[in-house]
Amino acid sequence: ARGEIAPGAVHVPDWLDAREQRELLDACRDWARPPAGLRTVRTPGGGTMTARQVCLGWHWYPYDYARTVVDGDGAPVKPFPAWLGELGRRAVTEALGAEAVRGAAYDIALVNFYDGDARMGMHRDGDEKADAPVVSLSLGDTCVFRFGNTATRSRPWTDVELRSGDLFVFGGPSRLAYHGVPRVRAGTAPPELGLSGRLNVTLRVSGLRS
Ligand code: MD5
Ligand code: FE
Repeated sequence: ARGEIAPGAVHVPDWLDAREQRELLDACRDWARPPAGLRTVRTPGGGTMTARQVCLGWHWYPYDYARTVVDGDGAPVKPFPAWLGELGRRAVTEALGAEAVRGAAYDIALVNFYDGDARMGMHRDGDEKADAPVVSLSLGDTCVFRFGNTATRSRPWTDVELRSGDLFVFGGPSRLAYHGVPRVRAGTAPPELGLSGRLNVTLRVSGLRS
């Protein structure tokens, strides 16, 4: 059941079946290994994000992109695999239709690892130089995802529970909406997946020169 939360913001529960979730989780575990593996993101103000992150294709450091890990081991970022780009294009086509995916060549993945205490504050994703939809895939524990508005980081917002296997696509007027993850429901992951915590894979088009 596809649910449009706002124009261009579409939630597709249970989009990945159990086998696809397992395969994506296995890939995430590989990407998390050094070099250029899982890291703690340091913000310019001296803080640290509670969700830890791995990047593919381009390294995101608040608030820009680079080809090497700027705030970690300095290694070149792992490549963005072609199969992940195809998954992203299929996700956008199914959520928003074929017009929405035209010209969108996905080349960045940001993978966020949340333990039970991790959060993500309200923010907008404006560092990409392309307006292609952002694709979000969730694995493991259920979270409360807060979808806000484009004007302010405060209300009005809509809270949506994202579960393991869910797809969310943010396109059109929702591409630059404020959003965040105010809580993770620890221990709610499907037991057969073998993941404690939550994992979110976002696929993006950088709009940057190769
Ligand atoms: C997460 N990640 O659950 C979310 C899912 C991030 C991030 O927010 O920046 O890594 S992606 C949610 C998203 C992305 C782009 C636009 C919008 C939401 N939006 O317009 O609401 O770890
Ligand atoms: Fe975001």
